[in-house]
Amino acid sequence: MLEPSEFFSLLEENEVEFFTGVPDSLLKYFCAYVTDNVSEEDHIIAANEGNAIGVAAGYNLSTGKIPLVYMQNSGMGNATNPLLSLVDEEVYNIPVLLMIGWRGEPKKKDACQHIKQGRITRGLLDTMEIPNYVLPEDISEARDLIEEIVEEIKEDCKPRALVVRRGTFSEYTLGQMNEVKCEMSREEAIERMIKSVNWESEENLVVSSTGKISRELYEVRERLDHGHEKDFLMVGSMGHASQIALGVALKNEDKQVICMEGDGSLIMHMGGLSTISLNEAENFKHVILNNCAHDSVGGQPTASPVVDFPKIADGAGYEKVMRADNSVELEEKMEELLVCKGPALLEVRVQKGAREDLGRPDIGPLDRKEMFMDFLQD
Ligand SMILES: Cc1ncc(C[n+]2csc(CCOP(=O)(O)OP(=O)(O)O)c2C)c(N)n1
Repeated sequence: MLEPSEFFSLLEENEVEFFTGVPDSLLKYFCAYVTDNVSEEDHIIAANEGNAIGVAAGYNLSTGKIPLVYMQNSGMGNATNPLLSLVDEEVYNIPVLLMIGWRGEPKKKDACQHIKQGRITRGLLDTMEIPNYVLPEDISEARDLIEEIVEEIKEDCKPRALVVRRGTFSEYTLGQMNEVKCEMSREEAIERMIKSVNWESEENLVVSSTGKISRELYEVRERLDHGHEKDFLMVGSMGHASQIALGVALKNEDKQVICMEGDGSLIMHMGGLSTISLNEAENFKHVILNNCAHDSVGGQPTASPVVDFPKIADGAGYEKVMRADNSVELEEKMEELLVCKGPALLEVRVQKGAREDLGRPDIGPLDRKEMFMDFLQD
């Protein structure tokens, strides 16, 4: 295994000193080390992976040095456009060292949304003509590889990618940042919201975003002995929850659609807010579970402490915006949310972290889709 500190020193020795990206669970110990040990000017947690390539390009234009961009392989789609139309050798030929968490590596067990992405990860990089290497777990082999590819990048300015297997890095615990203490956990907030809705009426649906939000919603439904047919749980496709919910809302005007989304997910593609109000989705109710973190993949910070989500939604044209800081406010605001004319947004402040024994849905995505479609089309 590689120790995050040792690998970090190796990068420093090769003058790779600037880091940007979107956190990933396989890279979480390395990302945590970078978060704790690199100044804020030299470590930018980006809104999405394409943005990270942009930030990296700006760094290189200003310093001539090689930036490192980290991401989960799910983020390669977001990064493809700037990789091919900005930093590519046939455009601006800007050097970047990519570090990609290899979820769904062939022959290793992983969740369904990672299987195909894992199978084609290296093929996609090959198709993009980006030389790619599996990061060795042995520090001296890693040293040889980094020295070699940094030399190559310096010569031809072409991006290179390190593909990182599960278990490559040894544990490193993220230090306590100036965390805001909140009364409710995310799971408690989800449970309170679900309990505040009248599910007998057949008028309400939920679309929930990628990561532990969907897993917790599933468990809350189990605990309350509800069915799962009124929920569309996202497993991949981070950042697109609100648009899935919009598509559903526009075609189901007799129902209201509650989109439960994480702050990292909303920030990833925040432009979608304007599409929601432009389309006057009156039955669209947006709940942001804000823990100021990418909690599902290691708890690295998001930009949320400087973002006023209600103000942004207001500026994008939402009809009503609200915030709840505790369980009493959540109950009051949920009541308002359910009766008001949308699109409406409620930001709910929640604590970072989840239960150790949080499970995963035991109904697969195809069956869940079928249940949801049957409910909508009945
Ligand atoms: C495009 C893409 N990039 C990165 C990931 C990895 N990922 C999964 S969940 C998650 C964090 C989500 O954070 P947030 O929406 O704030 O919800 P939280 O986990 O904090 O509840 C990330 C980065 C992904 N699935 N897809």
